[in-house]
Formats: sequence, structure tokens, C-alpha cells
Amino acid sequence: MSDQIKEWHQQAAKRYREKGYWQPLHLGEQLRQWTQRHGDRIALVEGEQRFSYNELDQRVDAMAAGLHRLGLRCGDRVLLQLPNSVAFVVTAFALFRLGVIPVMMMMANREKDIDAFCALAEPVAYITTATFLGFHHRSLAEKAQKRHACLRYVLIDGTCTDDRGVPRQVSCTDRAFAADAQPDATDTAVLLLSGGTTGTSKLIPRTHADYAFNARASAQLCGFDAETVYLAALPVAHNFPLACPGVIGTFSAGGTVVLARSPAYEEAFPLIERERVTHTALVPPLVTLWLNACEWERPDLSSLALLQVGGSALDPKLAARVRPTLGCRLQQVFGMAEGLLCYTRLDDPEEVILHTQGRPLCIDDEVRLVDGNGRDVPAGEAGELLVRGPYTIRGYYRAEEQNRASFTEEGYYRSGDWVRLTPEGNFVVEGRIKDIINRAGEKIAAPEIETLLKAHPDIQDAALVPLPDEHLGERSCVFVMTAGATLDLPAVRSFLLARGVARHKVPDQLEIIDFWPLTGAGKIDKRKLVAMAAG
Ligand code: OOB
Repeated sequence: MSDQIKEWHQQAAKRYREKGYWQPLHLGEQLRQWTQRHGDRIALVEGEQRFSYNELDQRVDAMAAGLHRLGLRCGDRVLLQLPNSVAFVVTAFALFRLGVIPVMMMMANREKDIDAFCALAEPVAYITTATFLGFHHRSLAEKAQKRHACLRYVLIDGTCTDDRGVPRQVSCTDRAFAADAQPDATDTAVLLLSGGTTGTSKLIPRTHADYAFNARASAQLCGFDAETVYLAALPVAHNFPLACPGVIGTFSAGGTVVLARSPAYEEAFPLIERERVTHTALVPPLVTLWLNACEWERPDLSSLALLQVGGSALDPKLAARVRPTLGCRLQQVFGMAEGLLCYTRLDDPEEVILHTQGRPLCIDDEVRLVDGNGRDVPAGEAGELLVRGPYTIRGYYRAEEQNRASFTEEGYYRSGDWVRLTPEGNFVVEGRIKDIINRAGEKIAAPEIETLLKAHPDIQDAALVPLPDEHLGERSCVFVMTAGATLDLPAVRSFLLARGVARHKVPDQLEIIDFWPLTGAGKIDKRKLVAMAAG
């Protein structure tokens, strides 16, 4: 980073503090403040369990004390792999309070991802649950501990087994941690996963101050208040339901978070009815399922005021069905774990809500659209979206080389999204120039899978491309060149699964190819591959 850009960062940080975007509190203290304001109101609901802000705050303290007694300290990293649950929320805030940094894993992450996160972040602990959806997470964690010396503790459902094999409940009432080192608001609070464009995993360091702003400003934009009942249907380890405004934004407004184990309508509809849910967030493929289910389920969704939809392209025809079917407003969200959030506004004209992905959350989000040579495109034309601002990262975690490619000299993040600006100032996402598959909102880095497949004895070369899919938005199709060997999809899939690849990253379709279509620059022409698969 040049001296000039360092100077810019310092100036910008000063501005963000002066404007009140960055508050001098870590997320653990933020929860304390929200508790002081909203103490007896209900903060969290899971099944039959209901916790007021006071009760939640006490549980967070007890968990923080237990984790501290175990030996976790400010600045340590831990792997957090829990489903939507009280345990997730309590543990996350306990870690924030200690300044211990969680890697926000998805339940679908397997050995391959775990190995990458361990190599990169050197976590001291792995916090998870015994089983989820029939999968034994206990054994995943215990095996990871054998492979990675950095993992001193494995915590299963709040219980840690010490080196003599004695299990012990972690939560306790010891308050010694309060006197210990506290994180600064500008320290990293959390490491989010990046969909990535490369073969190596990247982690996204979000600070306490920027993440609290992200959640609070989003909550204000979405009109959240103490009456808000937010249904966390998507997995809360994801940025969207965690902080856009999600769980953290709801707490900032004194509202209630209702946790769903899965985003399936069979689970969500009864919760919306019972808890009188007002707000929730989905990815487009789930919107299709929810809307279709309304035709035969006839649920009472009258409490619902707003459905946020983001993570991948929303078909305007589907968007147009939301209000008539669910009876609530729609908001399009175009966001990224790296920071920038674009929202359609609640009072935008129907046309804008149905056909655009909105505009940035904050007036200090600096956005540029550039052509292939890095020059600003003329008004109305599409270009790659670059961004810097109060809640957009300045670099990936421990990834200097990658950062030189992903950020400009002026500190802008290169999103890889190909975007156009309408005359009214809203963004329309037209495509992307990054090498990923956006499968139902889950991002798959093509090079990660290609590199693994090239190690297969019968595969000479492989290229993973997105194909349009009615249900998923995009599905992944792998083209492989074999040395005449016969190969089928199940064989390819089991090869990858045996290497610990998460199930959603395993290709949906296989095509065998005899020659590669090439670009002018001599690279595999993925556009042509997509066209070939289409017909
Ligand atoms: C969200 O975050 P990520 O980090 O999983 O993925 C970011 C990428 C964007 O760069 C873009 O390529 C795509 O997902 N994307 C969309 C989109 N929203 C995200 N593409 C088209 N239309 C949209 N509305 O996906 C995310 C983070 C926070 C809030 C919402 C989504």
C-alpha cells in the first residue's frame, strides 16, 4: 500500500468517525447498550425458547466467561459452525465481547474448506454441534483437530473435552474476562467467507465499527424498530441475514429475532403466523418455492411488511408476484460480504423495485463503473463496479498477493460485477466478469473445483461454467477433456466429495469435450462453453 493511499485511509477513517458511522464500541458493548435500552423486550425466539434482551445479555456474559476460562483471548481466531440457533447468537456475541474472531462457516463446509481456513487463520478452537441434518459434525471437528495442531479446543454444543478426556460445560459465571484486554472498535470482529474467484479461500475481515454501522444503517433504511419481528430463515452465518439488517440490525432497533432452522416454507410459514413476523430475507430460488407454496398452503402472512430478496439475480416476473401473493412489500438487495450494500428504498416506485437492484446504503459509498482498461464508462453504459466506503474492506485477510489483484491503487474493491446505472441513479446488475457460479445465492469459485479435477487420473483439463437453471438460477456444469477414458457425473461427484468438497460445490452436470474453444488470448472460452451446453 502506497503512502498516499495509507494517508487517504486515515483521512477517511477520521471522516467516518466524525460523521458517526464508526462508533467507539465493539459489538459486545453494542449489545450491552441495546440491552440497556430494551431490557425486558423479547430479543430472541427459537422454538419454545424466548429470551429478553436482559436474558440474552446474561447468557452472552456467561458464555464469554466460560470461553475466557478455557483460554480464548482477544485476537484469537475460532471456527464457528452452528446452525440458526440460540447457541449461534450467544456464542457469536460472546466472542465479540472477548475480541475473539469467529470464522463464520456454513454448515455445508467440509474438510477442504476447513483445511483452508485452518491454514489461513490458525484458529485455536472449533465450535460446532454434534449433528445437523444427519451429518456428524462432531467427527468432522475431531478429525480436523487431529490434522491441525493450532486447534487446541473442540467445543460441541457448549461442552469441551479437555486433554484428559473429561467433558466440561463451558458457560460459567466467572467475570474475570471483563478486566482482560478488550478489542478496539476498529479491530476485526468477524471473518466472513468469500465466494472467491480463485482456487484459494479468502476471508473477509469486518471490523466491529464497520459491521455495526452496516447493520444499524441497514435497519434504519428498512424501517426496523422495536416492533420489528425478523425471521432469520437463511443461514445466519451469512452476511445477509446476519447484518443486512438481519439479526444484528434487528437488535440495534430493539426488535425480535425469530430463528428458523431452515428456510423451507413448511418451517417458515407457521413461524410467521405464530410470531407475527414482519420482516424476512430470501434468495430468489426460495422466493419461487414460497410463492408456489402459497397456492396450496394458504398461510396467514398478514403480519409480513417486507420481504428482502438478494444474493443473485431476481427475475422481474417473479418479483412482480411478491406483493399480490404475499401481501407485503418487496426490497431488492444487491450486496457482498466485502461490504457495499445496495437497496431499493421502501418508497421507490414499483418500476424501480421490480427492475433494479437499488442504490448504495450510504452517501459516502464511493462507487465507480469502469471498462476493461479501468476507465470510467460513459453515463448509462455498463462497467465493472468498484467501491470504497465506510463498511467496505480494504483488503482480504492475510492475502497480500490477492489484494493487489482485488483492489485498485486508490483502495477501491473490484467487485467483478458488471453493472449499469439508470438515469434515476439505481444499479442494474447485468452480469459479472469473475469466474464464479452463483448457485442459488451460494458462490462457487470455478478455479477451486477445476484444480481439484485436474488431479483426477482420467482428466486432462476441466472448466466449470454456470448454466441457467429454472430452480437454482444457475447450476454448475463441468466440461472435461479425458484421454479417451469413460467418465460419468456420479464418478466425478464422488471423486470431489471424497476430497472433502462441500456438496453444493460439486458439479450438477458433466460434459465431455474433445477440443477447447479458445479466446483470442488463447484461454478457454467459457462463454462458448455455455453456448455449447445450451444447444
Ligand atoms: C451476497 O453476498 P456474497 O458475498 O455471498 O456474494 C456477493 C455477490 C455479488 O458480488 C454479486 O455477484 C452477487 O453476489 N449478488 C447479486 C445480487 N446480490 C448479490 N447478483 C445479482 N443480483 C443481486 N441482487 O450475496 C449478499 C450480501 C449481502 C446482502 C445480500 C446479498
